[in-house]
Amino acid sequence: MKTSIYLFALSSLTTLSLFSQSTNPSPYCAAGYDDGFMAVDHHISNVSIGSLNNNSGSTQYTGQHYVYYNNIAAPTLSKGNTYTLSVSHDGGTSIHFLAAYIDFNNDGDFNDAGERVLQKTINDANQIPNPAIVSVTIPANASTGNTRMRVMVFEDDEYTWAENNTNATSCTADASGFLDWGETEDYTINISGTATGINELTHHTTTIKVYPNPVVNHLTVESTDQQIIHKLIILNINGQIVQELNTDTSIISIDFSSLPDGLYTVEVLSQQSISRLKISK
Ligand SMILES: [Ca+2]
Ligand SMILES: [Ca+2]
Repeated sequence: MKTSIYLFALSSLTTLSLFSQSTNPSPYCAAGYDDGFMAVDHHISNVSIGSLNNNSGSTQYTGQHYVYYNNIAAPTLSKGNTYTLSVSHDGGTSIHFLAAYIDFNNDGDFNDAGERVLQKTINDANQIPNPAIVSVTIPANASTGNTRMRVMVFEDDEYTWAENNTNATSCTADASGFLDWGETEDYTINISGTATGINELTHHTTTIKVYPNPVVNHLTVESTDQQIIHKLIILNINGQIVQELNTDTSIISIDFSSLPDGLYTVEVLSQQSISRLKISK
């Protein structure tokens, strides 16, 4: 009896260790922050691209605020196709950089041409957009198979670095300690050699429906080809986000009853497409 309990406990531990995320960035450079083990303002709350849609909470990962989510199924992204990468964060006004990288040539770094796929700096505007969204086209010459994606938000602690630098860094192991507030999340992505031939930006118009328009109290957003909708963002006529929802279904009802009458844009991010539709209330 004791032996079987021991074996059960051992197998549970083994299972946990196989499927828990890692704080080791190897073979990639370190991307933790020297704020050590205290909680700070800035964190990544959601990353989505293709079938990846990871909600990572409203605080940083513990420790040095670096995590490699190697236990999450890798999205398959096809060469030549374009995907929507969306990064949600805490929205703090003192975030100086938000950046994402994909190691397209799978050589263990994010330094090659075109590997920084998203960069937003405080110099772009007074505030980093939230979510920060970009279309990513997988290069035809990318290396096929699993590779790494890195997403970072960070603040220049001395408030000098950001003003003098236009390019974010994918590594934070800096002895000078400029980058001590932030969070980094790494993911595995799988690059497929077979293009599906579907270009998301032209694919969307007939597959996402919103109704009724004009809306009264509730708006229904539906993917007519049953694609999973990952995120909905409602913007008012001034481009301000008035509502944002993370979802995992193909039909959603949104409560509009508390929003004033006017024109709105509904931004719908699904597995294969990004759609922007105008509605009125
Ligand atoms: Ca996070
Ligand atoms: Ca590389």
